[in-house]
Amino acid sequence: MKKIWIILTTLAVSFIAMASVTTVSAAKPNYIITTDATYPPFDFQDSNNQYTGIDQEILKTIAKREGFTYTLKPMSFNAATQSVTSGQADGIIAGMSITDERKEVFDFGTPYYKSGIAWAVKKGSNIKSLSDLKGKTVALKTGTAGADYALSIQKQYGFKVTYFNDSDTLYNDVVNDNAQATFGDLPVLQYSIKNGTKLKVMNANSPYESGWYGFAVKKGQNKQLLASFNKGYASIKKDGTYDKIIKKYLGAPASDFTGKKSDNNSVLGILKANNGAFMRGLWQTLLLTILGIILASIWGVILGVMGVSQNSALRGLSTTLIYIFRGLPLMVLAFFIYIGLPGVIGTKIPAFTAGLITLILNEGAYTGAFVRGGFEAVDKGQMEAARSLGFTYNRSMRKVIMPQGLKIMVPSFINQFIITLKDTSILSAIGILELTQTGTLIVSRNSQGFRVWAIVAVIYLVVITLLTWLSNWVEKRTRA
Ligand code: ASN
Repeated sequence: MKKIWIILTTLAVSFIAMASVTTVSAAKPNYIITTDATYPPFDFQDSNNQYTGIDQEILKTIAKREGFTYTLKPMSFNAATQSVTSGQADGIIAGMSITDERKEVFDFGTPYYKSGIAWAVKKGSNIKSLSDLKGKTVALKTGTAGADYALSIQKQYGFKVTYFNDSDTLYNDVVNDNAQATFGDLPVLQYSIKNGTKLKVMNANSPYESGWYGFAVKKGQNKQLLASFNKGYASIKKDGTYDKIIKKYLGAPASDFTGKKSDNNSVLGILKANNGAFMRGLWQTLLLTILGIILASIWGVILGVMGVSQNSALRGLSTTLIYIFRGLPLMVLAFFIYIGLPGVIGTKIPAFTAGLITLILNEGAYTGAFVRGGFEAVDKGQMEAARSLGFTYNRSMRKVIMPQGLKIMVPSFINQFIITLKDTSILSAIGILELTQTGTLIVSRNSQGFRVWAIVAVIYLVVITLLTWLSNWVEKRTRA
């Protein structure tokens, strides 16, 4: 048993060392810029899984000219704006409309692209006007200007709404007849339609709330970054680079950037084209899982031991911590740590670290609960026997109760390990590019939802199988 703990602790230390390499590089003194993970033609991935699009090319060119560097953090638009307001990111470029409401919390750079809100239905739909939406479902993207507009007219037209985090899923919801219409940015809808999405824009000539996109920083902060952006923007506008960028993306089909659809349509083709991305996603998933398992187990055992302590304050503390962190949904906890805490403590928390802390607190609480239960399940007579032999309480715990209790808990540990692996997928919400987020990005590029998600599912199953084998092997060793 002791040996296993030594192995686990050594593993934890070495993985933390490895993870800190990741965090150190993310914490370089450059700007952290966040973006919408999937917003073609402004922000999307090309066939080499590199970020590209009008926004990205503008940003890259300006950074080069103005001599600043940045780390890009793609995530859902909603999480991206919150990352900036909480101080986790320095700036955002994400086809973000400049609105009066947003001006209260953001400072915008020079407006760089004219846009407006359009509504669209499935091609061939018999919906002709907004009045036909009565009782129908409208798919919206969380936290966007398009969603705000739709909500402002919802009562008048009597439709229901449903929310998604990325545009691609949203459009597919309409194409698949789950929703009957959507509201979003005209240029993005038109680009998607031009590239094969079976939707029809209803107000192409008269978009609502027409306005501009802007690069943004948190109000009153990162003045230098904003000034550099504006200066660089003026220069790319003046020498024609801006026009070239716009022409490059609007003048060519998406497949010029994302790869020809026919190249990718077999499972092998998808695997080959995205081999590197899948491997990087898998590595993040594994790193989070292994560190999460080890650290949550250690924390869980501590909570469990506290839970059977003779000291009532310690018992109370253990019960409270288990109550809180087992009770909070993992995603809420992740957002609380990643988006909520930095604003209060005043420092950035890298997404990976926030994700890992989330796992430790949540999985650790579950572990604490079954560890406490395991110790309590050891026959009371065992403690009495040890004490009557003259052992102190602590010694009886360590020598008699714990070894028996831990054995009872082994199946629960294995179960918890598997849950931890699966829970890492929820952390994609805070922008960690693990396996699930990798899948989302690939699907948004090649529209091969069935095959990509099947590949991702198989990868998870393979890892879960390996993890179960490893756990069973450890279980056998502990029995010996
Ligand atoms: N255009 C959206 C907005 O400004 C942003 C987006 O979906 N990327 O709300």
